[in-house]
Amino acid sequence: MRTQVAIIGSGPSGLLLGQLLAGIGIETIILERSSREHVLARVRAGVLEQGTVELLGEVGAAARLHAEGLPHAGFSLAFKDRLHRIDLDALTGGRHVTVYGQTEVTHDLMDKRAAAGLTTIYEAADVALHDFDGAAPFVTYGKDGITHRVDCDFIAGCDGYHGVSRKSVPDGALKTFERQYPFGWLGVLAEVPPADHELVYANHERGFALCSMRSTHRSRYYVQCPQDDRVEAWSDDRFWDELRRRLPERIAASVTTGPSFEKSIAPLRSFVAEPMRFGRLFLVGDAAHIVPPTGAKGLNLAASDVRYLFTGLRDFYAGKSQAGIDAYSGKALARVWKAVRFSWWMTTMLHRFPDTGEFGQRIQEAELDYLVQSRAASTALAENYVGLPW
Ligand code: RFL
Ligand code: PHB
Repeated sequence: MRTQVAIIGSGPSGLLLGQLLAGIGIETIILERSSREHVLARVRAGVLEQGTVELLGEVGAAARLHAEGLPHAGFSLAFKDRLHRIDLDALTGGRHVTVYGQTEVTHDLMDKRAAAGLTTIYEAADVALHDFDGAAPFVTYGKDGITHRVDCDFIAGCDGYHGVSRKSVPDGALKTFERQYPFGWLGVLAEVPPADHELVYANHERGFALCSMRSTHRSRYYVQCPQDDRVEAWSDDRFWDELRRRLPERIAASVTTGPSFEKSIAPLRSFVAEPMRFGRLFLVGDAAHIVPPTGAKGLNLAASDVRYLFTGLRDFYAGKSQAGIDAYSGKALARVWKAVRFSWWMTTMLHRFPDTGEFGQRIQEAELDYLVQSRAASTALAENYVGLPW
């Protein structure tokens, strides 16, 4: 087989890149390790920046998002049993975020790709990347006991943190930066109305909590938990009880409980690999960087990477120049590091760290007090949350 751009991974990065390229007549094949159902069963992000929404609109995958997504013009910070609203709209000159699940984004993009008759190979085993330091790269994979080969001009590594693309780059060619946080997030989905009409991020002595949602009748909640905790140790009753203890009274009283239908623990880490290009291989999204979910930036960074790579490839195929693909890594990393900083800062301000004790708690409370009293500080938070310019 031959294609112009071989895309590894059918998460949001790979699917979005595929649709943008299809729009200008560039061929792609997506190779995905898992089944379609497995990809769609992963519950992850929920907050989309305006730039991400616009990009989904450009590829015609935003009809349901516009109909069902919830525009949020603010969110609340809770600490010391009080609630403070961050007015995104007023602080950023009318910008907002949209609450719409990553599962739905992926679903919409998959439907678009299928409707356009574009090739995705699910359950592609042992994907391997070859000769991407030269002019004629190719990818191999196994399917039904047979090894297949896809020749291409470029490879887009959109295969997430645990994927094969980044690991295929020769030792020493990438510099990596990493910070592990000494806790995780236990997340629960339940078919109950949200506690508040906007998101609530809570700093509490017992640990961080987040009230989020997927719709007006489906809630997504998280509580900070020990890194090595097991989901089985958390009955629904224990979860609801712990969540309510970490929220201000008014919000706790509005939590509607019900049976959870998804419960999982995610570790928190910051990670960046530099550069994001090696020869004809580009690393995109989580394959190149991870942020802790506190700033709601992961999926949005994946979208901005895709945008930068798409414009570079578009100019290359239009015969204009190679400048765009040469600039890809530098441009993407400049935005990535700002989101890494923001996500690290939000995480540091809102979570309980095992080694900082009561002193750490007071420092956090002072920072939060300052943040909600100072318009300058609130503005800095708001403009990062809605998304920095691309
Ligand atoms: P993905 O989504 O991980 O997709 C990668 C795809 O590649 C496939 N793959 C392979 N395919 C072929 N061969 C291999 N060897 C392969 N190895 C892997 C995988 O099966 C998969 O289908 O990466 P992508 O596309 O870069 O997208 C990144 C986002 O998924 C991620 O950044 C966000 O989910 C992060 N995130 C959030 N981001 C936000 O912007 N807003 C949020 O509110 C938000 N909340 C979150 C989050 C992530 C979370 N977790 C669980 C990590 C909340 C949580 C709890
Ligand atoms: C979510 O709804 O899953 C969500 C929302 C905001 C975050 C992280 C996750 O910061």
